[in-house]
Amino acid sequence: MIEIGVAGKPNAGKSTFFKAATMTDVEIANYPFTTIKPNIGIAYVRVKCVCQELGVKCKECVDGWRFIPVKLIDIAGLVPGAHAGRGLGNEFLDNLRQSEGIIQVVDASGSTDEDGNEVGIGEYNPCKDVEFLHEELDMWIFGILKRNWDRNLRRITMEKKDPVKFLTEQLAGLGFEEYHVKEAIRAVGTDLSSYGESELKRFAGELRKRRMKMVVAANKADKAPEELISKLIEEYNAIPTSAAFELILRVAAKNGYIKYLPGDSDFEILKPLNEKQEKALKVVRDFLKKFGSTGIQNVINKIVFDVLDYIVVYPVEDENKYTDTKGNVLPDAILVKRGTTAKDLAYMIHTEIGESFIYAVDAKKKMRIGDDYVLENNDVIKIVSAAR
Ligand SMILES: Nc1nc2c(ncn2[C@@H]2O[C@H](COP(=O)(O)OP(=O)(O)OP(=O)(O)O)[C@@H](O)[C@H]2O)c(=O)[nH]1
Ligand SMILES: [Mg+2]
Repeated sequence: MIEIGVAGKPNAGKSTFFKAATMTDVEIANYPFTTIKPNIGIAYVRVKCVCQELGVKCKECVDGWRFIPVKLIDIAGLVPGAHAGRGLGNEFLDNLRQSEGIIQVVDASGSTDEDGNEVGIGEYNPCKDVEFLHEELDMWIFGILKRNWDRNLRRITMEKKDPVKFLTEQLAGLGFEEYHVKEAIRAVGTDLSSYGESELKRFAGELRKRRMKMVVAANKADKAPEELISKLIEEYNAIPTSAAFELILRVAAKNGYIKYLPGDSDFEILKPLNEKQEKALKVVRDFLKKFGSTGIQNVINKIVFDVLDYIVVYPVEDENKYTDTKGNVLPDAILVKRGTTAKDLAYMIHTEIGESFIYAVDAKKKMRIGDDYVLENNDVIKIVSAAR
């Protein structure tokens, strides 16, 4: 499953975002460093289910919307200078080792300083938060690179190792792949022996840019000054969010008060509300009208589809009825990286199926496709293998 980290400075609303997205009960409080141990939960991307396009009924979607799981990790807050031990330090960045992408939650209302302490609305410039997170991530990678740099260089020279392969192995624990390292070296300079401290820092930055793709959530948009939100959108392509409002909606929906699907632009009231609830939901509705949604779903979809470049495919066993062997219509929707081939998909379903792959069928076109066919978004695919 795709893993996505939720990072940012303390008190920005990371755990609120996480709780609203995963409905996992976690601690939320108006002071820095509420979260210390990482929280892990399941959130969902929301897509139009292919059943409508095919004119069949499936049991896996809600009102035509398919929710596909991704793993979310909410980690401790990071402050400037964390790499040098400020705040809780940056050891917990280790929790992001497996994350393919990062959602950076920033307090767009500017009501918390760089350490997460409360200040007046608009008193702090949240753009600074985006920058320092980058810097802290860079320093983290720099620290790891630097630890063994001289020895690694010697080994590359003496043992005639391929530098890209060798460094990728050294960084494998952080999820780096060869192309990240290759491109980063190209950007900084191919003569590794000439790397001093500043080149190594740049190298770390280039690596981070390629490995740690981010989406910025301009959170607390419900109380943020417009100019701060606009600035975050302009500079960082941020998405305005209100994690607090999403949480209100999710809880109200769970308790049967409203009908609301994550990402919706409105909700329907299903049972009588008391005055307080009514008032709260009115404020939330005004926000939805203004921003189109709470933004939480947009952020999750954006990181998975736009930034990490995933597509959705539907494996089936029966290419005419679009079912599995038990007759379930479109039983699975899976996220695969753009560029995944039919044979890769077979391996993802099961190693054995990959190994004994014969051909696949594009169920929409009823067309036989080969192992090197590159999957497209919303493809419905039957894999034919000797394994079954
Ligand atoms: N108005 C408003 N308040 C929010 C929003 N999201 C979170 N908050 C509040 O911000 C405070 C901090 O929220 P948390 O989710 O605990 O923040 P965090 O980033 O996880 O903080 P640490 O775990 O300490 O790093 C709490 O008082 C939340 O209720 C939001 O969208 N709007
Ligand atoms: Mg937290």
